[in-house]
Amino acid sequence: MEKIILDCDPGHDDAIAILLAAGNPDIELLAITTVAGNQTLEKVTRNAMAVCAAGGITVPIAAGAVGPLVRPQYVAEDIHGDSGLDGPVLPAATRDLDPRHAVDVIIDILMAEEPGTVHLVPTGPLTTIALAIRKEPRIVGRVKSVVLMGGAYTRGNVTSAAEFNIYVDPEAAEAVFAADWDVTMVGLDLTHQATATPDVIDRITAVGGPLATFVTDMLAFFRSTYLERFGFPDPPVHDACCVAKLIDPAVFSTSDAFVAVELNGRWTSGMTYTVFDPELSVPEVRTAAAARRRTHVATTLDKDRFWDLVVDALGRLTEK
Ligand code: PIR
Ligand code: CA
Repeated sequence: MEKIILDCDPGHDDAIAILLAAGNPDIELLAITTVAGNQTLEKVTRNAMAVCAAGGITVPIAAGAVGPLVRPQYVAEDIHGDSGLDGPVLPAATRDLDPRHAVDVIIDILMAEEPGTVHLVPTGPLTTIALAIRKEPRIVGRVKSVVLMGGAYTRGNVTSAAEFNIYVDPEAAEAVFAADWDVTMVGLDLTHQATATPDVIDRITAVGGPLATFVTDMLAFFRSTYLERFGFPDPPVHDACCVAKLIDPAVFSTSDAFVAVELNGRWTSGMTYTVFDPELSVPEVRTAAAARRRTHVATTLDKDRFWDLVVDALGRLTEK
């Protein structure tokens, strides 16, 4: 049983991550926290509530950072729509938000739980997590691991260098990669393998019931924007890969690397500079790499294992 806090910006693939975490019996979802990203904080928080209403999920939800640490806000309306979760009918919230700020929820949980037992799973810009480290640095030593969706070692999706979650708040991301905790970077190189193909949609449809309809409506919209914007035949459900890793470590493989975030590049701001063999590099890289823990960088997904977990979780939430 792995305990997690999911810090997200729903978002179609964030929604799948929430449903996987709540529906899998080996995950204890302690809280959902939100961060401005795919849409404004207000919208993504409303969407988190809607997903929980659709899935019958009752864990606390708390709203976090309203925008990046230093840069202007940048949202992904072209992919996720005006609501941030266009496609399905969004059910009304069935309960209240946690009155605390997400930063305090994260700190309260990590300081109360046994050290080394709670994973952080950020699937949006890293603003809320960076603020939590600044407010209570002791959380770094208490987290079991950070499994984040963000970055890439081959290419970006906002610019050719940068992935959205890192591009939006590179200063926050750099603080997370620089902190002395165990980080797995689940970047586009991995998540672009997690595509919702027509056979996957058929399996979700076969689950039946209103939650399956909610998910297939969501994926139909996501499919249309991914086709239009990127020419992808099937949409990738990035964020759910992070949760899957904590359920079944064999779901994807990783390689250890030095990862740092480009803050000042002329064209590369928000790039996750990744060096798999820093010892073979120039002195400047060797020195920087020696001063930082290696990041586990996700490389190859076992697609069947991944989708089995998602379909199983949707089935369990539907039966409940
Ligand atoms: C996906 C996202 C943002 C922009 C695009 N083009 C596609 C969101 C997803 O929710 C995921 O967390 C991450 N950001 C992928 O870049
Ligand atoms: Ca996301």
